[in-house]
Amino acid sequence: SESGHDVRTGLDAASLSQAVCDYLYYFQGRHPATASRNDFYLATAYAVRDRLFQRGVQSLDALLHRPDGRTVAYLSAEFLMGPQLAANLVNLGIHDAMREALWRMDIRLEDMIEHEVEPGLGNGGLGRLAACYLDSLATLEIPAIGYGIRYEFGIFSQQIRDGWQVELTDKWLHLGYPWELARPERAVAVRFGGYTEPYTDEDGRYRVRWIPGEIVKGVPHDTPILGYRVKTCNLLRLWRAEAVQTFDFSAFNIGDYARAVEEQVTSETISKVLYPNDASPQGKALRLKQQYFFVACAIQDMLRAHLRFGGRPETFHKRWAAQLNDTHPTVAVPELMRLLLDDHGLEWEEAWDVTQKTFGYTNHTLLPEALETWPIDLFGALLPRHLEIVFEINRRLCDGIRRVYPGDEDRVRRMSLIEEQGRRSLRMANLACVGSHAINGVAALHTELLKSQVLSDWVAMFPERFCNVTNGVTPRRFVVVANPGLSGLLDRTTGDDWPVHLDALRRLEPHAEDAEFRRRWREVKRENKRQLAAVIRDRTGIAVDPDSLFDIQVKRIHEYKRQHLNVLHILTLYRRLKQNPDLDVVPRTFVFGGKAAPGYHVAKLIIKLITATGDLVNDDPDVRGRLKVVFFPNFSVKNGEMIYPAADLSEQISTAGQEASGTGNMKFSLNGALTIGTLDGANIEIRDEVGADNFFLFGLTADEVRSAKAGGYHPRGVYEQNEELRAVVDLIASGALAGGDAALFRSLVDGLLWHDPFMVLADYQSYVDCQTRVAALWRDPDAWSRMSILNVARMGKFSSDRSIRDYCERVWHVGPLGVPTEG
Ligand code: 26W
Repeated sequence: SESGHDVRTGLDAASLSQAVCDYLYYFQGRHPATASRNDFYLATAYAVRDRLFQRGVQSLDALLHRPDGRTVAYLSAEFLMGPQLAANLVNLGIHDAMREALWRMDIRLEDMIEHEVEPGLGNGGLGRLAACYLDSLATLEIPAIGYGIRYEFGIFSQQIRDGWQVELTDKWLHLGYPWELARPERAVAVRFGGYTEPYTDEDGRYRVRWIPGEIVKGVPHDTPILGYRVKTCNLLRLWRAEAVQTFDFSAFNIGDYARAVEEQVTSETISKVLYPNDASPQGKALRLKQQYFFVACAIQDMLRAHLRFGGRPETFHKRWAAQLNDTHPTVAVPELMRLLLDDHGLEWEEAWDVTQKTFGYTNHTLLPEALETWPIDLFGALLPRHLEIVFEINRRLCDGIRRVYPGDEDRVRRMSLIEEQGRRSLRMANLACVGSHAINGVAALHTELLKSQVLSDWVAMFPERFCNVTNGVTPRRFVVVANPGLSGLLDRTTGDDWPVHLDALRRLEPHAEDAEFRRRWREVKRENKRQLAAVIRDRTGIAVDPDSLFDIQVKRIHEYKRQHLNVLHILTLYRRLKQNPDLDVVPRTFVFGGKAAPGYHVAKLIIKLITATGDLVNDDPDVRGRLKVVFFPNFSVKNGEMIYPAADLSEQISTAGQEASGTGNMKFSLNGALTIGTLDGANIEIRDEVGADNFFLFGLTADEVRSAKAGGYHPRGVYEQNEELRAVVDLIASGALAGGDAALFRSLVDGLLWHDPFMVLADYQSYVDCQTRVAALWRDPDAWSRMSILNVARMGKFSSDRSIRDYCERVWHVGPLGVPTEG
């Protein structure tokens, strides 16, 4: 360009400013004077993307020049990436330069960041974990590629109307998504349906061919994933389904326009929308189609790369380590077998060895309703060849079980890939276990429960396959990007290497005793709370006091996560105030956020309960502003980045034994919130790290929950014997929160009184008592700050970098690949 700046690669403000300007003119056809905010946003994003692609090309080049070594393929039906602009600027190290560059054009970087629409291609924990892991893989310079689905519509956007959740279609692509590049030339074909037939090949060998009934095209869309302050730039490759032949002219010629585009419509439905269910799968053919679609695209892509660079089919596992993010991509096991057997002519034993060495399986939940199964008839109609292969895998598996456990037919029945009761179905967790060399849970307790309960038969037979990898989160997005105030203070206090060596935060510990430091610590939190209060006011109309205790629970709405236990506590405080308006209670702001699966009625009723509690409490003169209850609509990664840094208290109150890990618990604690929580998931390890004195523990243990249930738990008895609990439950049942409609919450109340599978009533008193201890500590700001500082100082273990190192060592057997400085 005329000024001589390096418009594609330069990292200084002048080059960046020129780059944004060039994009405005020559790519969007806009003059800066007339350009819209979206024009500027797109131009800024493209300028950043150039710098990512430059590093992406160099990373690929480094990979191609390496004679051996494995690349990680992270197979996941969900990637919840969050906004890209700020995170990429931080990883590139040009946040300040870009702010300056835009400022020269009278544009505020903050406005650009605020303008960005995030791709919500995930439901919650599992999808966000995949995104954190991509960030860490790149930061640790591990060659990796994330494979998934480019849903046209991601997780619905949530509005609250009259206190109820309303779902709106998530049109994240409508203003253009600048971070990806479509690669139509790399499209692959995916087959469905039809039938198989045996034949004899030239060598006289028995072979099988699959004659499909339908073919769909998968078009890859690539998003570059740059590590933090390193040259490594990996790839997220998401597949979009397209019709092979988009227009049927024979139909069109006779005037049947609808039929002419029919094939296109049905093919493209595959990647149309993310299923918004967290935990309970609906055995829908379209979901199985989605799963096979992206897995078939991914494995073809991997195999093509492998063969292209001189690999042989039988050495596939030496170049690729593929991770199954829960069972959703498990059809990859028979798919790789099919390619090796049918297309490449390997013998069964050799193909099976390659397949097992390729895959690792991560389990993310113990909820029985979440264990995926597919009716055999449905599976066979869609994937007839895969069903044959599954049957053969199962025959060999069952033979093996009988050899080790002669006569134990009950064990064979339990471990079989096929559930024979009722509608015969394929158990995906069993398929994942038999097809993988490594199986892991996502927190210590979760792995133990997997081993002792859900997968105990598998541990008995294949003990060496099991390991634990405790989840982690990326401190780049969740501290550097989300909490610049805290980041600055950490940089000045401990040095600036903590984003990549999170253990370095230990250096904070001595400062917990420094009164001046504690004051600065509180100032940072107070400013974050002020900002969140402004957003809350803007989005809900509710005025909250930044000096009150911000008590926050954000996560998917689910009975096992017990948002309603939190509500019982709020109503307990409310009743105490009604009885004695002069009572000295700590002023609190309760914030909730999270989506309910659209078909999960109880979860939607819990949202209504929260908003109704807000309506009751927020303007009651007896409360005098001391309790505020806010439902923050449309919780997302973007909203999370505002919420976590403003929390004083993190609610991690699931029934012990139910939450596999939780990752929000880590995001809160890393941002200086104290946790009130049960001994569940990673809470246990967080408490071990930060110290029992710095964690508010309550509730039954997983063992106690189990024995309470075995001994016959009677929630009604708990209710009858606890006066305050009874009054609060009666308040809900009375209709006082529902304009006098006693029917509204009846199902919820009856569920608690007569069943209470998640032990809400059993844990009520312990929770309320624990909240009393929280309030007492809050009255001593120095003690609170000391604990908050120690929490942050001791969170090093929960960096996703540590998790990824664990996977590299225990599961993938891969190491870093440095990218040469100049490409
Ligand atoms: C539709 C079926 C289905 C089944 C399971 C959809 C989604 C799931 C996921 C396994 C649910 C999920 O996100 N699990 C969460 O995974 C996180 C990352 O490991 C953990 O931190 C959470 O505890 C776990 O609930």
